Amino acid sequence: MPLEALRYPITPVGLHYLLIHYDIPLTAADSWTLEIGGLVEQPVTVTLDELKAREAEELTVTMECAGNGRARLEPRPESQPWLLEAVGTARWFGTPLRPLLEEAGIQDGAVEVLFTGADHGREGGMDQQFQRSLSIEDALESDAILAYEMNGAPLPPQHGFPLRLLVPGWYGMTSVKWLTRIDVLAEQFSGYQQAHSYRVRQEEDEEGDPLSRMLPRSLMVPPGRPDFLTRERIVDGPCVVEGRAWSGHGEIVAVDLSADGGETWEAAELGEELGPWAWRGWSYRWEPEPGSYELCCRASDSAGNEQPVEQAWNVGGYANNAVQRVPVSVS
Ligand SMILES: Nc1nc2c(c(=O)[nH]1)N[C@H]1C(S)=C(S)[C@@H](COP(=O)(O)O)O[C@H]1N2
Ligand SMILES: [Mo]
Repeated sequence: MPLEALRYPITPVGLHYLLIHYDIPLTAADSWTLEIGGLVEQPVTVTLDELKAREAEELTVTMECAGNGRARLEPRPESQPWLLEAVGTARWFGTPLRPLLEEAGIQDGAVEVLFTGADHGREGGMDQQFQRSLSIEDALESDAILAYEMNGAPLPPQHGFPLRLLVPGWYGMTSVKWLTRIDVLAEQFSGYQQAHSYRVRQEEDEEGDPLSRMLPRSLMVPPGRPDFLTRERIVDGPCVVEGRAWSGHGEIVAVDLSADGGETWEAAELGEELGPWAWRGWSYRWEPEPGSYELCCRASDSAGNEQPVEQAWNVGGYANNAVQRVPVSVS
């Protein structure tokens, strides 16, 4: 998402970031089915029309890739070289996951719920479909929905048409697109995207800690206008710096701004909340003298997490929520 799109409370579909491990599969709504199986009392196959006839709800959700910020780590980890643009906010509409699982009837001994997408490819030397699991508790308690609309229209192919999982507050890898199967498992899923990818580790061969909810982050709308080659921002004098902040651990309680690269901070004003799972706008009246500055913003959430000035390196380059730094020249 180009960062100037932070101006929109709801990201227009074509400006929302995309992360696609393999190919966008060619899918058709009329022949699409979702199978719910594994350790359930009643395995079922449901069509898209049947899902659309069920209770429905809309969630406004800020979703961010766990690799956002990766390219700012040194040495730069392999994989998608995101700077800060792997985020977007959409109105997702669909049917809640919990009643579907309850109707299928989770059996005793169940440990996890596995979600399988229709896309496939080779990764880590293995042929695979994109698959991710949630604990039974997270699957039931996380307000997850099976979404078939985004911003008031059917999901576009690149965002999971015709059906995707949407788990609010979690990094994006959890929200499996092109969803074809849900399986209740008697053990923890040990597939590639769960046991190998999306873990914070210092060494390639250690087990690491799984990623789940988004750490707080705040981003500013690039102030002023850009210099074409250096991308430095040019500002003509006093201005309002604005942006958005989010966290998957709780509401945003503060955003601070620094004009000196993170030495000193002042509080920004928080805007209205869009909903419990969406980013929150903020603004700050900046009155600089002419000169060169490095603007930084940092967010804190109600769980006590604050964005760090530097973030620790890890093999996958995940969850780098170090404060944003924007060089600005004021004339
Ligand atoms: N089936 C499938 N689901 C997927 C992915 C994928 O490659 N295949 N990518 C995941 C990752 S890593 C992210 S960050 C989000 C991105 O969702 P978006 O492209 O709709 O923004 O989708 C997740 N769901
Ligand atoms: Mo991602």
